[in-house]
Amino acid sequence: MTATSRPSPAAAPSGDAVRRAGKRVLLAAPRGYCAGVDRAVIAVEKALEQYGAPIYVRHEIVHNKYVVKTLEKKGAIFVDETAEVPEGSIVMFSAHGVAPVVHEEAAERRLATIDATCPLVTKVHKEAVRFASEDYDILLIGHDGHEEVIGTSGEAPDHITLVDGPGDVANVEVRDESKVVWLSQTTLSVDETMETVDALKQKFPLLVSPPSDDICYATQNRQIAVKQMGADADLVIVVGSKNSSNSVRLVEVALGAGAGASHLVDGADEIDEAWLEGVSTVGLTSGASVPEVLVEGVLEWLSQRGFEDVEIVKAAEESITFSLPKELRRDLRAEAAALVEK
Ligand code: 0O3
Ligand code: SF4
Repeated sequence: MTATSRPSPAAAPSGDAVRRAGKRVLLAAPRGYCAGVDRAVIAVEKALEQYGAPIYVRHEIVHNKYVVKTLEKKGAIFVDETAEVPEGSIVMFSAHGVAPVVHEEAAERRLATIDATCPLVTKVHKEAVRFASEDYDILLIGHDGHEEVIGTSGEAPDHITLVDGPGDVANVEVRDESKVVWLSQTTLSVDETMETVDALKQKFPLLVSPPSDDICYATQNRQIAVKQMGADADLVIVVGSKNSSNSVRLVEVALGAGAGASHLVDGADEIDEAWLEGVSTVGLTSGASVPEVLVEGVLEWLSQRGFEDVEIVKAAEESITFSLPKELRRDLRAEAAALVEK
């Protein structure tokens, strides 16, 4: 990419003046919030309304800077460890899930907990517990150090070995090759995971697969949409934070699908004008933790530079929703009942 001499965003002319034939945006659908993120963010907001500030949240509730800042302004306090939460307070666990030891630590500190772990992450935890109870060696495909992997591994630390991509397979050792299963993080690249699984199967032909997909519906759908637009796009902009695994994967998938270039941005203010040089088709999507307002900001930024035609690239319909964490539902029900009695 070369440096640009184009006008700065503030000075950019808008509308017909800059509209050039052939400039278009391919907008991925689905994109942005998945059911687990929506639930987790609403859970923090409802908890703030129900119990008042502050509500402590262990780890970023979802990996998005804007979401975290917005909730902080409303009274949420984000901490890295339960030990930082004052005794007797309320702490919420993030959508990525926690290891059982974290629940124990919270109980020791007499914390009231609200667990916003996505039900689809919990499903993987339960699979890990079940296979460990049957004494399987569990090969967990995922990214080393990622919060979700730490949580899932904590369910059965003596049975789980992390496999961080196909390059890790050569080093994997198991106790009994006839009793091995693979599980995965929910937000991985589908294609890279299948590469890892194929390599594992070469090594362990009796490898058992999870009972259902661990890579969740939302991760899969967002990747399918980006694949559909990738070859037609000179540039794919992915809105998402740098620590958002599923958002980072969308950049990789776009490049793998043939996009001329792809960049991850937290919002329109991070887009480099130089990226548009020679570009007539821009693909646009967002990670599962990204509010739509940030995508709207990027669409506005692009429209000011002549990219006014927006075509939707639809890969799937999504209608799944999850009910709020049970602790919140219980208290909201109790409050509603008290109001009825009055
Ligand atoms: O797991 P990832 O880094 O992609 O997390 P995000 O960005 O917060 O997205 C939501 C996914 C999640 C909570 C775990 O599946
Ligand atoms: Fe749940 Fe999937 Fe969203 Fe993760 S990306 S929070 S597993 S729905």
